[in-house]
Amino acid sequence: MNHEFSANVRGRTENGVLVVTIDNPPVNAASAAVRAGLYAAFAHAEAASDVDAVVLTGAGKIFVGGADITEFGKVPADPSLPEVVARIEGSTKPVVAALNGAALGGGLEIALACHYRLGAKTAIVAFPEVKLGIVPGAGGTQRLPRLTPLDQAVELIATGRSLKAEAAKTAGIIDALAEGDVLSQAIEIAIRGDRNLFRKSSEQPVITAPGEAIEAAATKILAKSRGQKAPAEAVRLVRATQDTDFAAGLADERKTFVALRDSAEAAALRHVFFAERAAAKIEGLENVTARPVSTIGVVGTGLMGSGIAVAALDAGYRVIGIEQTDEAAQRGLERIVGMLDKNFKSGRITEQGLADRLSRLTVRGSLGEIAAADLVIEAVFDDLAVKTNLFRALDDIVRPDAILATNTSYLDPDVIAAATRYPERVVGLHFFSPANIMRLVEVVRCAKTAPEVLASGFAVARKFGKLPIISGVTEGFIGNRIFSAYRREAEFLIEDGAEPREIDAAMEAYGLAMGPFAVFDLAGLEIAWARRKRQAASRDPSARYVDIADRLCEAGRFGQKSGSGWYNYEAGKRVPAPEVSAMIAEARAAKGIVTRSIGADEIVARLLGAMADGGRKLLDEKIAARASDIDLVMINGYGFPAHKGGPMYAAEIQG
Ligand code: 3H9
Repeated sequence: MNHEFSANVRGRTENGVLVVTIDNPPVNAASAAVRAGLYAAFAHAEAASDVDAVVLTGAGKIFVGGADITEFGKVPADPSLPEVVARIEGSTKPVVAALNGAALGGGLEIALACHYRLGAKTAIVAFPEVKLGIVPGAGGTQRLPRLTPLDQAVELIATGRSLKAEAAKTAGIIDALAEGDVLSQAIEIAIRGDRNLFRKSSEQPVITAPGEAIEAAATKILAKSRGQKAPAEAVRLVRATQDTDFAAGLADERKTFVALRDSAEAAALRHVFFAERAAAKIEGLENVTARPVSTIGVVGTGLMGSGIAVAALDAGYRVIGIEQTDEAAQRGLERIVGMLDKNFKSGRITEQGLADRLSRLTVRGSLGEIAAADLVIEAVFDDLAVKTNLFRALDDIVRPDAILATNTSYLDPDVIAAATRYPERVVGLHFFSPANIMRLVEVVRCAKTAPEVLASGFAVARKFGKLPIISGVTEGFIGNRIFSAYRREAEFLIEDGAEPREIDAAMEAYGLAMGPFAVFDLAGLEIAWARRKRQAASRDPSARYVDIADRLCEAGRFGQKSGSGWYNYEAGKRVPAPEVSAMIAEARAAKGIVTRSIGADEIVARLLGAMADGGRKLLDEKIAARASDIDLVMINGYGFPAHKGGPMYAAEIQG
């Protein structure tokens, strides 16, 4: 017999089993209609004499992708997810979850309320709530430590890390993995399964772990949370299960969830979530198909090139690395193998995974070897002549439909494209170092880039697991242009009276991993110095120019690598440099600037304002497609705190 429990929940009763299917594309989010449908389904199951057991599953590839995030910030509709979850667990008839795919957040809470969980091999479980600035709000913090040891529960909930089916089974979150079709097997279990295996998670004792293990997990998470509230609350709630009963823990969790859900931090993180989805939608590419790419040529196997090669190998591509000589190729090969080996030793990849990657890698000392590449990414020295010569040479080596990507940071990719016979196949793929780790890739649409070339650049970056953001052509693209505005304002602040350490402290308290001057020192001051010297002749003499960084470079202070920069370095730690304060004082005096003390709030406001102004110019010039793209660039490439939503969002909120 078929039932419609709501627009998104249907049921079918067969052989005493009510199969309840959540069908709410695209991710089966637990919207109001889903919650109402589930509530009705379980009320029906309880009352119906032809139902002995229930199987709960999702339509399509996802079980339930969590609460409906679009409902946050609106008036909540009944029934709430905690009510639904309580209804499911409270069922007097056994409930088996057939996890056909990802069970995330509220989706996992629904699964944990079921009395038995059977996972498909493709199932994934996670509590990603902290990434949205919240904690699980429908019992997740209280049920998980009753299925998996407390230290692991702390780690999973406070980091949002996901577990694949096998790992979820080992952790005790999934009871068994299906061999074939998960739904038919779940129905079989519901009919004939051993009733002793069916359990209510809330009635299980908390699985304790040694105090030190819990402490270690908590300390590691909190050290990384940069002042965000949700991870600390997640740790607190999970730990509290040791001392509080289930009902009290649940009440505390609900109160915490509601407070966090309504916080500025959560609103900012929701902005980031939707910004990431928006960034994938590119005007003009709606109906464009990416070209197939299976072999990627990487020219230049230095730090950047080898990072790109590792990212490509991780994503399953065949990689041909190119150097100018056999010796350099050997060194490049060793560098890439070394990085892969490190990932193997740290457990990030398996022995089989390592062997597989190595079988897809070749590094050669001559450009001719790149002929088979579908896509070439150049990561050679950032010099126009070097890059144009390379692209010209590639024209005669690779197929005419192979894509050529430049990783330049500051050169004009249109000039590089003009050196080739087919400029329409040139696109910018601006990676951030280390390229196998950093998530951001600016995909640069050059004047003549063909739509399917742009789409291919996007598709490859996504397959790399990156966050591709489209940018038009401008010096430094989106990120470095904004970073220049930020740098300029930071230097104005110095002239006006702030010390580097005060500026860094203000921005670090705001949530940046490192303040601007610590970043300048880490990156090294010489490249920006060289650029300033190149630009000196064309600089507007009436524009304000701060020469303190030049003075530092003239004194041989090139940053951390040279032992000193804006700071001195003692045993790798930065300490304020009295010499630099003296240079700053001299520079101010030379301009006759009367200094004043500048508070942390003003520092943050001015630096945010500079970034937002820079961003608005990029929007006016149509370099960035949307303000939220700029936020994503600064969050993922420059350490801007995600929980502040990015500079454009933060500036708007602050008015
Ligand atoms: C939670 O559960 C709280 C509870 O503990 C407590 C409650 C009391 N809601 O990512 P995609 C949209 S918090 C609404 O490109 P994929 C998304 O915006 C939630 N919409 O697909 C996009 O829309 P559009 C915890 C959602 O296949 C479309 O679906 N859950 C939601 O690459 C496709 O998304 C999470 O944090 C949602 N929950 O990846 C999981 N999720 O087409 C968040 C997605 O208009 N979701 N949309 O742009 C994900 O991680 C991924 O979407 C997922 C699919 C892995 C599921």
